[in-house]
Amino acid sequence: MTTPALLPLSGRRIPPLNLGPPSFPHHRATLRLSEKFILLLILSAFITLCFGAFFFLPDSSKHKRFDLGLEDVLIPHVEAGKGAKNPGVFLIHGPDEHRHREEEERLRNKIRADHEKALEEAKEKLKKSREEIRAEIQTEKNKVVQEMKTKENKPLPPVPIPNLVGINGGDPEDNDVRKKREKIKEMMKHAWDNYRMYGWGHNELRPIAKKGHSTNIFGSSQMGATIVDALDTLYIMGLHDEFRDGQKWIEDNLDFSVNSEVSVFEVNIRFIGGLLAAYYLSGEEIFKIKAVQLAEKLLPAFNTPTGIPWAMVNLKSGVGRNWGWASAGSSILAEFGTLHMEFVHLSYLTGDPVYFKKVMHIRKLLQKMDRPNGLYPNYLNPRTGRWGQYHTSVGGLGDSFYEYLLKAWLMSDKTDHEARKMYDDAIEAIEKHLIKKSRGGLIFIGEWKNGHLEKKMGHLACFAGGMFALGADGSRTDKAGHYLELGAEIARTCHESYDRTALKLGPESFKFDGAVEAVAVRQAEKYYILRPEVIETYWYLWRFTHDPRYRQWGWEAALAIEKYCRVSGGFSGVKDVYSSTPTHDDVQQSFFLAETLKYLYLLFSGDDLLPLDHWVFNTEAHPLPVLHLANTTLSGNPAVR
Ligand code: DMJ
Repeated sequence: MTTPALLPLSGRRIPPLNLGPPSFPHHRATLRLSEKFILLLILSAFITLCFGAFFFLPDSSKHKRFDLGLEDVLIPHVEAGKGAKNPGVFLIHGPDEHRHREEEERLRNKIRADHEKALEEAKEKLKKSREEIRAEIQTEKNKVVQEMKTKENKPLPPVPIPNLVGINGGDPEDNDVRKKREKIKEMMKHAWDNYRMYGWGHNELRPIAKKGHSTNIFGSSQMGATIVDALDTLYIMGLHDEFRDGQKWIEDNLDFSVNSEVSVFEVNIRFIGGLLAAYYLSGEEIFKIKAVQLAEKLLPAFNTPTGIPWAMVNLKSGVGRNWGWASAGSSILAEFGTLHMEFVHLSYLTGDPVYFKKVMHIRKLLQKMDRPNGLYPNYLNPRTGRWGQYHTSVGGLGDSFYEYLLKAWLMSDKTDHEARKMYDDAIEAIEKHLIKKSRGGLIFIGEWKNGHLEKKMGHLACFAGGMFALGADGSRTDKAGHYLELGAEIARTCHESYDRTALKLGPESFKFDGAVEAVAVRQAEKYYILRPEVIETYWYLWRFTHDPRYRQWGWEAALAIEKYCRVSGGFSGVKDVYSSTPTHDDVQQSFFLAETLKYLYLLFSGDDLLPLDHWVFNTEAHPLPVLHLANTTLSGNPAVR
């Protein structure tokens, strides 16, 4: 759960410490093989060329006749007709000879063209880096596999669909709660209708300028991020016309064969997660097919020496790279560690274990690595397999890695014990080293940076209240009550961060420093961009405790969003939550529709809507059903829906 594009550039870089495995011999071998493969390719191109020349060049008698030297072969040659009506037309000595000479000319031209093309291709290849060449080879391979598997939206083999409990309903009995739920639905309509009107097909909306908007996480293409992200919320709220409208756009326009460099993490959680959830809820094949097509495009990102994926990948070329701001060229824990849920579902739905293998490989690698104080640093170099800067956070850069360990266990119907153990170990270390109590008695989660604890908590880290509550059941001996309590304390602290502002909306991050408690200090940390994490935590706590305070706090936040973020063209973030006259940032984030409004709607719904023992929400709030993997193979059982 991180939005790196919004984060400041990382601080100073420190050299990577040699804590990881020293090398990965099997990957080195792969590298050597790829290089050989390329050399072979180039060599075989030349051999083909020579063979072609040998067979197709005119024999010596013809050479004499046409007086062709090497120059003639390389330079386009046409014997202009002496005495003919049109210069440039061959001399004609009879119909056969004419046909013969035409044929020879055609072949010579073909040889020249092939030769030039091969030279050009070889030149282009030599200009490229190893990574680019490797990625291209992998992309070509993937393309062939993809074409074989999903030719022109061809249906995938059917697999048993898990029990889909509670995809409708949740009508509250209480009239007041029902009205609140209706209000949230109206807010969703306002956000969607304006996007429909002014930003349709763009990734996001500028609700004040009333036009489309995008950021670098989505690359340079208009991929309709808001449509894909919002679909399941529309479905859950019963906005079926809007849902169908979105579906139509996806059928007609969503194309991943674009020359665009996207964030693997963001595209996974928003697009693949959104499409999979829409598929499970509606049963419409198109969503599954699109999810699989996109996943194929992400696979080249894993072609690194360690198998830890790049942060970004070009959907067309398959070339990957990392964010320029990330410590020592590293990949980010919360990014490569937030693929598991979606990738397991992809393997489940396609019967192709490739996705499952990719994420399990990441897990195995992480298990082998040393962890300072039992903590996972946020940066890992995909070339060397070594940690970058020792910065640990449950907020941005680290957050959803921990969330996905817990959710991998839940999603496997609690059979993935390895994931549960990693989660338990991780949160024990987090509690020991990062969780503190302020002077005023607020429990907060700090960040470990440069050898000391920074007493600062990000809005993103507020999701952890919900995570602790969700993980309470199944935790180590007698600790269930403790973790539920810890979740409630985090919810209280995050609520304080909202309550201590002029707008009753929380800042991007807040400090605990002497007299300062749960308040942003720097101007650059005072913004609210319609983020969901605090409301997400209220919802989980509500489900587990039914304590009315969570609905009350959620309603306070909804009213504040309505009052300060609503504009005629949608909803906008605000730049300073401590100023009673807010300045808007003019962005309606896609996660506002995917998460913030969905969690609010669920908060005012009955527990029978998407019950938590049947559904697990990905980090973008897209619900995916629990898979009873113990009874299922990943090899694609043919069966009926
Ligand atoms: C969302 O895209 C996801 O929740 C992600 O994990 C973190 N950031 C945003 C919302 O703040």
